Amino acid sequence: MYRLVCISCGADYAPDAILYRCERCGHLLAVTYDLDSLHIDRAVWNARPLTLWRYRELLPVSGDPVTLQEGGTPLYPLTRLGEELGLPHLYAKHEGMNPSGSFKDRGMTVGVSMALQLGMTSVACASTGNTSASLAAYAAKAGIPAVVLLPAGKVALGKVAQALMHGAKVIAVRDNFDKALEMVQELCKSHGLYLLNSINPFRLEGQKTIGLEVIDQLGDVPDRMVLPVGNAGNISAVHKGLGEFIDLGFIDRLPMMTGIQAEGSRPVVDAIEQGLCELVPTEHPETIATAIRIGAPVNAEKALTAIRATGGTAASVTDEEILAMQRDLARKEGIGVEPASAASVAGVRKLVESGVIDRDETIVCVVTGHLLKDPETVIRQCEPPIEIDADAASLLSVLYS
Ligand code: AN7
Repeated sequence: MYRLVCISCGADYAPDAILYRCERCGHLLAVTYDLDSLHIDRAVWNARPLTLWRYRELLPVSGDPVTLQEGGTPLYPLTRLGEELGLPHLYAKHEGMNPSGSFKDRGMTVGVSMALQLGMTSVACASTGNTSASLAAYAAKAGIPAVVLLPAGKVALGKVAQALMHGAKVIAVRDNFDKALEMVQELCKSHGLYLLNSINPFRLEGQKTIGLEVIDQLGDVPDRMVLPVGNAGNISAVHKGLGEFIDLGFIDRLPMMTGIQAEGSRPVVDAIEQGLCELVPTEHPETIATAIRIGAPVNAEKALTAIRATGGTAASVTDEEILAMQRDLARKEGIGVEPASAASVAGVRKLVESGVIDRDETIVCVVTGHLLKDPETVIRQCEPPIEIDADAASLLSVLYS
């Protein structure tokens, strides 16, 4: 059994409350379990397949979930890149290997299951792309309608294609993500749609399983976990899940939570560098990594706590650094990710060069979305295919001349 608890004033709400913020003080909510009453047997867990639902006692869903078999994503050692950076214990958790190609599926299997559990009949979100693709797929699986609001012209092609093909009502707002999020929050309030942005505390419950899987795959606690930060939900979620593993006595320390943003959209980095309690939004966020083109992250309060409480840090990387790392991951490791995802590993490169990261640390980078999400950015960086006449001489001349 769980309760919804305000992270600031501690106000406590019934599990079936349709709420996204504390009614008393307006701060964010978190799902809280009575861990003592859960009776989790680690051996029973370990015998289950590695998917998100291995951890179902730590999730709020009571019946059969709406699932597309998410989670259980690969944890790759980055051998070649690690050698280049002087980091012998560097890993990437490839969340692009989820059903719709991003970590959002972990949030949506739980979020859409909860929508049904709470008796909601339609769902909505604003999105820089991946959330909309995932919500559209899970709403289709659940058989309920979905409305998604996108910043017009600023969403990668693969993500729009997915949202459209899965049958969501796709609306492009002539403004940025932050404005679209404001609008969808109003819409959900006035018209009773269920809001599935990461302000929804159940979404984060699904996403926290990234950290739990890392513990099970690595057989140890990494010294550092590095995540790209947009709306700051994922880094908060992973921190929360690992905190529950501590409370259950499964681990005895937390990794240093490290958030990476793009140079043109770095309100969390500024808040960490300047020691601010409240974040100053970036008015006009801009980056090639459109997934994290977010100026006013709604989960900032949780993320700042996650970073500070674990002795982690935040850093920003330029678009050039992001694209260079996207290429390196693809060409040196065979791992295809979208630009926002490469930001986490680009951040590691920067932090190791500046001496913040120690070379003997065990580091897990979360790479959040698949290469195919943003084919246009990929094509723009690569030489086009070499077109030839259909004869052997032409083939040999382009290969060997
Ligand atoms: C690939 O889809 O916000 O810090 O609306 O798609 O938890 O927001 C996407 C975010 C990182 C940032 N990597 O995660 C959306 C959206 C990828 C992403 C993030 C996103 P959060």
